[in-house]
Amino acid sequence: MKMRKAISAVLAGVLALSALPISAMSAGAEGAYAPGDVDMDGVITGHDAAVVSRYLHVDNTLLNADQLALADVNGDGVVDQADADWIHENEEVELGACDISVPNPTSLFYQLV
Ligand SMILES: [Ca+2]
Ligand SMILES: [Ca+2]
Repeated sequence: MKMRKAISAVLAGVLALSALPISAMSAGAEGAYAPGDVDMDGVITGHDAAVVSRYLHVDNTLLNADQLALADVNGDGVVDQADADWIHENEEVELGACDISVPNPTSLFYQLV
């Protein structure tokens, strides 16, 4: 009997801990990244504009709900070319100007494509 209680207490603790990161992530995604930082790397770059363009013209399943919220920079409820243009005009690091001593495979992929 005691063993059962101990096991269920441990299981309850494990469940509580495993639920934490999920709720923290879903609550923090929008606040943690600047509008336009669609790839969520902490900086608005040409890659963010490229991701939105790719979403608009190639693959409309590319972005998840958090990314769609970040991509809608003018807040009109839809992600369209106006948002991509704004991101492109406001990028902090231009495409191709990234520090290649710290290679980011995703950025490199989009620069090569
Ligand atoms: Ca970014
Ligand atoms: Ca928009």
